[in-house]
Amino acid sequence: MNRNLFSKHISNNRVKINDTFWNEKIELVRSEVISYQYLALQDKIEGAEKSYCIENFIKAAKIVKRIKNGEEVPVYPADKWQYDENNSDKNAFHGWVFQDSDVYKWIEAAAFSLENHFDEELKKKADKFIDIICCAQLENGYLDTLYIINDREKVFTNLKDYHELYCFGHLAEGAVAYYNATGERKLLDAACRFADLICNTFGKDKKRGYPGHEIAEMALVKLYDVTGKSEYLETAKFFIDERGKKPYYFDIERGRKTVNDNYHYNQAHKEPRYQSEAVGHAVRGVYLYSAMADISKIYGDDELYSACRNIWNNIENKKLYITGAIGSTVDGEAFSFDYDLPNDLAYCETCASIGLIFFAQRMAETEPDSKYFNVAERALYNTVLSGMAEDGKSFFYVNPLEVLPEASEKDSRKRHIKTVRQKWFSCACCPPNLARLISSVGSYIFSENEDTVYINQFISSGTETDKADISIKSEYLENGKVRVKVNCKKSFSLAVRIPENSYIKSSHKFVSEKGYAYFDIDKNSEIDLQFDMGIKIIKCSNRVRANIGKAAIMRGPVVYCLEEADNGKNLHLLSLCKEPDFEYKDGFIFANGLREKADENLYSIYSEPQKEKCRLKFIPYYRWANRGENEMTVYIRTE
Ligand code: FUB
Ligand code: ZN
Repeated sequence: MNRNLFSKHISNNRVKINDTFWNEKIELVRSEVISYQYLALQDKIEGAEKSYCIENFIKAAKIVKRIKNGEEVPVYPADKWQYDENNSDKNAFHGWVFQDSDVYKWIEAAAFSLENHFDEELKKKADKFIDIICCAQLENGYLDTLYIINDREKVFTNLKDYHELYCFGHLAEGAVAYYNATGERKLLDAACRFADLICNTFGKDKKRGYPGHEIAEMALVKLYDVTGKSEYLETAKFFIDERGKKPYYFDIERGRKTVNDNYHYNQAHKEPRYQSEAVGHAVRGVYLYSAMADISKIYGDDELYSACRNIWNNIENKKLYITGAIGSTVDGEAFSFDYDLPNDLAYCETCASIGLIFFAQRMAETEPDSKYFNVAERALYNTVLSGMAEDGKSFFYVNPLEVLPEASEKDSRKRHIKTVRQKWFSCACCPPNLARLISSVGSYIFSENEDTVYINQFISSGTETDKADISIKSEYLENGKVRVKVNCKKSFSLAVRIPENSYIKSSHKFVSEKGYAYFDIDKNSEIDLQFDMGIKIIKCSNRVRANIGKAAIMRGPVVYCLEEADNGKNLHLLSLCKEPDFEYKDGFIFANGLREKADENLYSIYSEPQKEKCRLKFIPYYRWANRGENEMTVYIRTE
């Protein structure tokens, strides 16, 4: 690692977005998602599955009060993943074990949204939730409503499954974001009290556990960033160093040795610094890898960083969908083996692509190489955006690359593949994650170090640094033109990412290195950039069995797909002509194709298939399923 190349992103509160495309998404999240979830968290949406989230905090606050008054408090079992009125007492905890995280993610999204657009009403709503959350905190700092309501004696006894440290992580991330947005410390202080308890509980000469679902590691680093408290950093490092050591902590806490479960699911099969392949639950994985990148950078730990690199390369070269999705199997919501990237059975959780963006950003901040933000951009413009409907009112958890409605309905192996976005989910991890990512998209545009400002994404926006005030006017998605205006304060280097499958043209002199174009700036400048927005036919490695003889269409970072609404049923019978005569119009791509005649006989002696000409219409993948239920495919056969 070369410290001179380290950089740090310019956070959302220092970036003003001024982009038609992204402002619309950010506003949708603010006006639809955040306000819908505000009601959903309180179970105020008629006909929707109950969240219980705020109800749990209110129950916990009552328990805390009774404990303070020295009153007897009841005990209920804390032994399930999901609790409801049918399987537990009405006064007990309800919802998923990680239900608390929903409100923390909501607060984080609200915080970023307030940075983009201050809204007094939204702030009042967030403050109301913060008051409720803080009332639910035990005197010693502990804050997880499952155990506070059900059984105080059992805290930290099932780290593997029961998500206390995961909920803490989201609390801390929400608290840091809210503090950055408003300067108010109430939630931050609560998060720090819980963090102090965690730091006093876990460590070398203390409890040797680590989170079953990672995120606390990354969150502790964020808490360290705002408080400067080294204990937070040390505990984050401890969690990473301790993970996967033998004897396995998860065996110790369960009181028995693992037989079939070797903890790949939790990335705890071996110490992270010796891992080289992305395995297990995909969201957990990328949250861990993000923290590994953080810790390796802060401590200058080359060995840990080399593990990050190996894992990154494994994902990028063998486990990544063209759409920036990861986690190809429903079995454990997990990474599968190399090149196992089925289109119709894909899992591709929205949260996993969001976590991949976190990982990419941290890798880019350690070594500037365009490959990291190329992948982040893929994830952002494809899987993340496809996670939300165009009206912001429904969501995908799973993001397949091929859909046949009849299969989703009749084949239980494909039950997870929804053909229309859902209003909400009882396990509602993805929509609020998406809300916080889209609301903080400003954090992914610029990064800087002492002598360089990096432009990583081409979103119209502006920021002020000690080197220059920089604004980007981007027509990237329309025609590949980007203008960067620099009001120079001192000389520096401006590094512009050259997108994947593209060139960069500019009348200003630059040198390219690892996918960034470096411009020397010593005066006010206007730099016009032209990127390649030509339509590209993309081939997938022939190691991926699902895509043999097929191709996908991309324009810039956007992956396109075919939908039944434009191309009729049986999309698998379509193929792309050798000379497609592409036309790009109003955001759609038209191309020459052939439609194979459907066979009447199940088996017959082989003869050349009969095909008729047709004109194919491709739409951006992120726009699919906005016109009702229908077939969709990203890959098409080629002639
Ligand atoms: O376990 C918490 C969250 O729920 C995970 O990150 C998601 O994959 C979902 O399982
Ligand atoms: Zn999710």
